[in-house]
Amino acid sequence: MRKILITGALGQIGSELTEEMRRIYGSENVVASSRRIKEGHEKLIESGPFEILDINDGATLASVVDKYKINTIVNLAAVLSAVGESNPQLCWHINMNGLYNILEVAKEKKCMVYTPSSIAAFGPGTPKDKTPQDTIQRPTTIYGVTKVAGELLCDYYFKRFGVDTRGVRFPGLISYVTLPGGGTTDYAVHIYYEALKNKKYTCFIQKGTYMDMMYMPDALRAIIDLIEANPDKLKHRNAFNVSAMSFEPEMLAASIRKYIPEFEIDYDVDPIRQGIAESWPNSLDDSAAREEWGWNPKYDLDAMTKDMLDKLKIKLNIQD
Ligand code: AKB
Repeated sequence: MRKILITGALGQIGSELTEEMRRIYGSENVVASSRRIKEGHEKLIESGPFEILDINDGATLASVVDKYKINTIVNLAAVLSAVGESNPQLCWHINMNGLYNILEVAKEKKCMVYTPSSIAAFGPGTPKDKTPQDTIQRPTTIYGVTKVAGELLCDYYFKRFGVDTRGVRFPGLISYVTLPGGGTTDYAVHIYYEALKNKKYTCFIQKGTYMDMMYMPDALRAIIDLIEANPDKLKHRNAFNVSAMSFEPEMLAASIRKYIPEFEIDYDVDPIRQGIAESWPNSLDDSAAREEWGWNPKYDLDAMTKDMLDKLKIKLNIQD
């Protein structure tokens, strides 16, 4: 029986993963945790066990693992790329020192650890198109540095101490439930809100800039399917390339126009986030994930756009 602890549970991925895991494994078996209470998450906090937990506080982490007899930790507490560039020390502190605490507790208490990596684990020297699973990883952002170091640390704990560590390299994630916090790919979420509210969006990423993206329901499956994957089949662990779609802002705008024909996009490019985006791959080769644990995304760009607009209309109370 899985007893799961989710850190960063009130974030973009965590808020939806907590609900999905509670549905699958039972509410009492999924402990949500966050450094602080955030407004708008009352339902999640009340729908099962919840703890205030900072992953940089190893003692509290260990006591929460003991209290609930946790055997699986899903570590979603992280500082993303754009915020990382504005505060590199904080990014290292949370992404690396926090992960180290989690791995130490997991080693002692025999837990599986799932930690996402990112397309940010690649850099300008990496092949840009259909980026291979195993290739050059020399990122130029602090976020990317923590992601490569995190991958290596998780592999080390697996090989050296037998901790069952697993992860995927997430692309930009698009969802309608919780906004992402401080990433480079966030434009691909904001654009849907603005399309519905104002029929216009000013994009901080330049047209023609391709990045890999994924709709949240596929991302949740990527986490749960890899956690449940047969370990004997895994040749890789930290971390698998996963891909669902690759697009640039004009393609996203064209997809939105299929449902909102008057929609307009213009550009006011942020040099920091543009520089980050240009250092990342255009698209990933995810054949290892497909072969080793059956990864198979369901949403392409248009299917995602339709669902995003339908769901956001309800959320924002917008009538046709
Ligand atoms: C970001 O933009 O920082 C994240 C990521 C790709 O890891 N969405």
